[in-house]
Amino acid sequence: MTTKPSSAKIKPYDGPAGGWGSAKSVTEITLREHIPIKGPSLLATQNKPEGFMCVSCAWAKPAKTHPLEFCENGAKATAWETTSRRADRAFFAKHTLGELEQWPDHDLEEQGRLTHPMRWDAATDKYVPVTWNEAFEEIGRELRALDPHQVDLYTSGRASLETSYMYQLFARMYGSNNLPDSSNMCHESSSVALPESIGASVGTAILSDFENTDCIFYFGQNVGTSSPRLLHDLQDAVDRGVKIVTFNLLRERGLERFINPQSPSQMLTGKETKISSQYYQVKNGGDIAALFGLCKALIEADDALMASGASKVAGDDARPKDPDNAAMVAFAASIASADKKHVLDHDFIKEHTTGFQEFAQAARAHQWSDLERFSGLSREQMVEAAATYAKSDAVLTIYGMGLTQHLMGVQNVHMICNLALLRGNIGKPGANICAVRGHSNVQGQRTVGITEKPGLVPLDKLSQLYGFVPPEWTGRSTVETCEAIMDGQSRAFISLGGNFLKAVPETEAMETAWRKLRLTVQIATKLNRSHVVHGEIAYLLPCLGRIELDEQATGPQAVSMESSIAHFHGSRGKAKPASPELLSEPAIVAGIAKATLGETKVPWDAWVGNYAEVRDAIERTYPETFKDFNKRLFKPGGFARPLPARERKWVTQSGKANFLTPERLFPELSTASSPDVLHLATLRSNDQFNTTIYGYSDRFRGVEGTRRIVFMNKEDIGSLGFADGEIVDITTAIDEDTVRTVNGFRIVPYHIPKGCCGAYFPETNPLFPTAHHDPKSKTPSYKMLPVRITRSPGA
Ligand SMILES: Nc1nc2c(c(=O)[nH]1)N[C@H]1C(S)=C(S)[C@@H](COP(=O)(O)OP(=O)(O)OC[C@H]3O[C@@H](n4cnc5c(=O)[nH]c(N)nc54)[C@H](O)[C@@H]3O)O[C@H]1N2
Ligand SMILES: Nc1nc2c(c(=O)[nH]1)N[C@H]1C(S)=C(S)[C@@H](COP(=O)(O)OP(=O)(O)OC[C@H]3O[C@@H](n4cnc5c(=O)[nH]c(N)nc54)[C@H](O)[C@@H]3O)O[C@H]1N2
Ligand SMILES: [Mo]
Repeated sequence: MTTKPSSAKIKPYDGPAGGWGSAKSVTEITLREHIPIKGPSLLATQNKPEGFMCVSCAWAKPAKTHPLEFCENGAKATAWETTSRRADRAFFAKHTLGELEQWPDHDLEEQGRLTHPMRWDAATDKYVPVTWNEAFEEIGRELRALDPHQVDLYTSGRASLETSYMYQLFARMYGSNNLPDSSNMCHESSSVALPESIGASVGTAILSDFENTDCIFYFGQNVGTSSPRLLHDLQDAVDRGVKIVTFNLLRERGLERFINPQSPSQMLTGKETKISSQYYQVKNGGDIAALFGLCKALIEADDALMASGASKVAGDDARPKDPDNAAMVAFAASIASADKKHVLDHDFIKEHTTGFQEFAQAARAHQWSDLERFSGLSREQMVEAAATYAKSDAVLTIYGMGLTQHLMGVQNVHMICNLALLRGNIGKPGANICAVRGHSNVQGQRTVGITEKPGLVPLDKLSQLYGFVPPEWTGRSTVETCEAIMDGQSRAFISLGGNFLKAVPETEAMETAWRKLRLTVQIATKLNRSHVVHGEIAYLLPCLGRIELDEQATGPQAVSMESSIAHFHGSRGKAKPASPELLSEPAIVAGIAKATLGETKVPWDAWVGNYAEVRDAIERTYPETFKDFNKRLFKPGGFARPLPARERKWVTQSGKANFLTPERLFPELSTASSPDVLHLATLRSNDQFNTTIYGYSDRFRGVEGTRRIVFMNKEDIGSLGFADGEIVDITTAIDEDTVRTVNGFRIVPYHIPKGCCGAYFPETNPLFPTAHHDPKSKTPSYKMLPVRITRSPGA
């Protein structure tokens, strides 16, 4: 069941990001979710100290707030959670799961909030009501009967620090490190690469960097849709004269122009802010080549300047003395900082880094023709971008999924660091690295122990505090869990939020295997496909959302999360719970833990009665990171997590920041010389939050009424023999022993480089083999998959 292409409207969008389109979209969803009165008053406390933290993205919450500190998509997320619609007893009495399997994702979630705990009944093929105790007892019994190696405990990035800490503790006391999480599909490439390069596991940027920077380099992140509040920081920077240099596969409206919908004067006058001053449409997977191009230009300019005698660096013999390129000398002279006569920051490189010579040699050795071919950019464009970079004293580098979800995702992030290190653009005001995170607490979950890697967790502390021996084996990440489910090694799946079956690769084979699981337990707010397709014994356990009042034994509770800039914030729900039968996430985790583990040293009930005690436990486990946690919970602007790299202290093996040189410019692909193969990037529309499909409108890209579209370059459409609007199938062009196809996609001509195409996630997830991931981080290569496009039979 998909929206028919006949109801679709494709028309280029001329407006800016934000503006009246944004205001209209917020009104529409508040009305549709039947919350015209409750909505606006709740929204006034969104992202404010003592208010609730948005359930949409993880962007920073400033200390000095605007009157309304939310964006279009944050408002949509609030409306979606506080809807007055209910998937209640009557709904589940009416529909079998076989029937619900035929429903599209949008329609499942659109039924509204889940109201009561349920167990699948084989005789009727329906979810039937159970008591919470019955649920916990049976889940505990089943888990005790299984080997902990056979159980996977997934977390989607929304659960609070308190819930996440309890959940990982439960998993480890049960005996499992199988803690895959949504981060494994998202910023895992950052979690692997940043510690290797700069000794920090997260980005180093803070909000004041936006006030101090004089140039922003912006890679592979769709700000207008994925983190619209960040547009305010970009807009303020542009107003100060800051240049924004963007590298993106597509021309994304939010990176082009913006009208702040909360500024009456901008709304009335229609005055737009031009966001990017330079915009480079790089091919997907082409960032390593593009970044090498920038670094090569900088390094060779520096070489040229030095060879021309304008400056000297002691002991630097690796430099070519006679560059054949007079243009480079002129270029170098034009960008060398007036006092130093260098393009690179040699003092910083010498004092703070290792690996420069090897990296510089690799950059010099790459041929411009290769860099141009893989990046899709011209030499002139790369040199032009390098010049802007070199003329700036403090460069902030921002990036997202366009870099991490790649076969070479880890190396993409290494290259971001390499570029920054060339001119000391880390750890000084205005110069840092900003990894824009997705889910609202995905970064924080890792901070409190949600990880399959036991080495990242203070196991000795857990052992000492709770008197047990934590497992030391490495658990399964998301793609490894998929493999374990498909080969039968995994027998039970517990899900703390999320929609695993839809978000992962290889979704068709996964569904078949998922049905063979002994046990599936889903803790969720709304119905989705991972609940409808289920194991032999299946529970659907509804929880409170973050926006709702969470009343426990000691009164209303607060929870906390970590933003993209590594600040911790308290959050207090205010809305009336969707149903009196809901439990909070901490209560559900504690219920399952007690039923599974029996007597332990953990005061589960006291924790559920008072979350401040969980925060004390977190502080005892991580004393430096969470010093005075409860006292600082509602500090305006949040309280900062200590990050040594921000102060140029490098917690790496070498004790320095490391230049790390990618061994190749582009992944090795068996289809490299197949002219009919395009590289597919999977995208989010402006009307979805991951697998949650709010509606069928991607306003900024001019797509209305359908999600089954494929964006293609006009020339590719012609040369492959297709026409605008034609209906096609998309087939994976690697590992062709298994046929992976999705059908009925409408061709939309788009501003996208030749050889590339784009389509929405999760509709295209059946195309991704689980093995198609970065080997080091295991992040699926969702931004580049070789595919073939063919005419749909009968279309
Ligand atoms: N409204 C809304 N907000 C969200 C989400 C949502 O689904 N909806 N999801 C949340 C989550 S979990 C996450 S992780 C973030 C995701 O937010 P983003 O990091 O913005 O990820 P995507 O939306 O997938 O888009 C990635 C961008 O990279 C570009 N791109 C694709 N391939 C390449 C490439 O190879 N190189 C370069 N340079 N660019 C490329 C695409 O054109 C696109 O603009 O957003 C979070 N916020
Ligand atoms: N092809 C492709 N695949 C991708 C991506 C891509 O770019 N391309 N992106 C990847 C990324 S970055 C991510 S993060 C993953 C996302 O993967 P997930 O995090 O697993 O998926 P979501 O769609 O965010 O989960 C939505 C569900 O969460 C539940 N939920 C919502 N709020 C709450 C709550 O407060 N508590 C609980 N317990 N449940 C709640 C609801 O039931 C809802 O249906 O997808 C990944 N998959
Ligand atoms: Mo994500």
